[in-house]
Amino acid sequence: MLKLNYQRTKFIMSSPSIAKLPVDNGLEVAFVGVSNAGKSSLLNALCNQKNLAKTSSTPGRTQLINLFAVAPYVNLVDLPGYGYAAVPEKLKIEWQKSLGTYLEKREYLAGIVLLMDSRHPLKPLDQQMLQWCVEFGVPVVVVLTKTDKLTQQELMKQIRLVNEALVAFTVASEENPDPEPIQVIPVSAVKKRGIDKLAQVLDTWFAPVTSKYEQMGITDLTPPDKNSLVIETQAEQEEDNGFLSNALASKETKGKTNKQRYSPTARRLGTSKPFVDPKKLQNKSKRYKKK
Ligand SMILES: Nc1nc2c(ncn2[C@@H]2O[C@H](COP(=O)(O)OP(=O)(O)OP(=O)(O)O)[C@@H](O)[C@H]2O)c(=O)[nH]1
Ligand SMILES: [Mg+2]
Repeated sequence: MLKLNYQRTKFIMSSPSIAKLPVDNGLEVAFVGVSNAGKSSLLNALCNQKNLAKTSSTPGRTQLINLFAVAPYVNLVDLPGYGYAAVPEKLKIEWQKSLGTYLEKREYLAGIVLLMDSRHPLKPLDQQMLQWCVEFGVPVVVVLTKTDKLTQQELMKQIRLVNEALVAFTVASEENPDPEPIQVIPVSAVKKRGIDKLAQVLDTWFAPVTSKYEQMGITDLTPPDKNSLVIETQAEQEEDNGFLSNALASKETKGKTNKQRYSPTARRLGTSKPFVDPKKLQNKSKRYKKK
């Protein structure tokens, strides 16, 4: 499996809403969690860059959805945290709804990194996120953050507690009779603990694209430059003519929900679809228009 170099990650764009995120521009893994859980800090630690994602001790710092590219067609998304007390109730509810829609409908969502402060895990909205991931067949990993604030003993206790609670979310179904338990990764952005483990999970999720690069002998995985990327949003995309939609999904899957599109097992194993079509990949330069 190809190990991606997360240190090369570049900022691509900010989007005010999920609907305005570009489509057809790559597989993506989203960082979600309550406000102040440490999403932006972990992203920075993973990418070994101080200010890639803005962090703050004031909760609710990330108001926009920030998109980053690790390699061509390999993206990370930093989502605004939920549950921030100062946000008006109406906006909170709207944001929760759009998160649900994102998990259900986002076509190339490869996985969710669900962050919880290791001292306060499994808030009601975290459980809602887990529920959605299970329901819509989106792979998810639970990351317990700020572990440097706990003693080893306290941390062990929290991990046990979370693992026990996660059993309820590991539901066997007809298409997935023997589901794997949801993985829990303790991390500290400050002490740079657990980062490699997280990178390993992300590498697995991005494998549908990176294994194709390997097969095709493509070694230059420089992420696209934000100034040269043609951003197409949902609203603008009329035809199914992009690299990824051709590469990762067949036409029949268009407009279907994630659950309908991939079975959880297939998604996790990365065997859901015939992946990248080499001809299309060669055409990918079309998508990176020179200014
Ligand atoms: N001790 C410690 N503090 C951390 C760690 N990670 C983040 N923090 C602190 O927690 C606060 C929030 O971190 P952010 O990364 O901005 O959290 P966020 O989840 O992106 O927050 P929002 O964007 O508001 O949703 C900051 O003060 C960070 O310095 C960690 O591993 N250890
Ligand atoms: Mg943030």
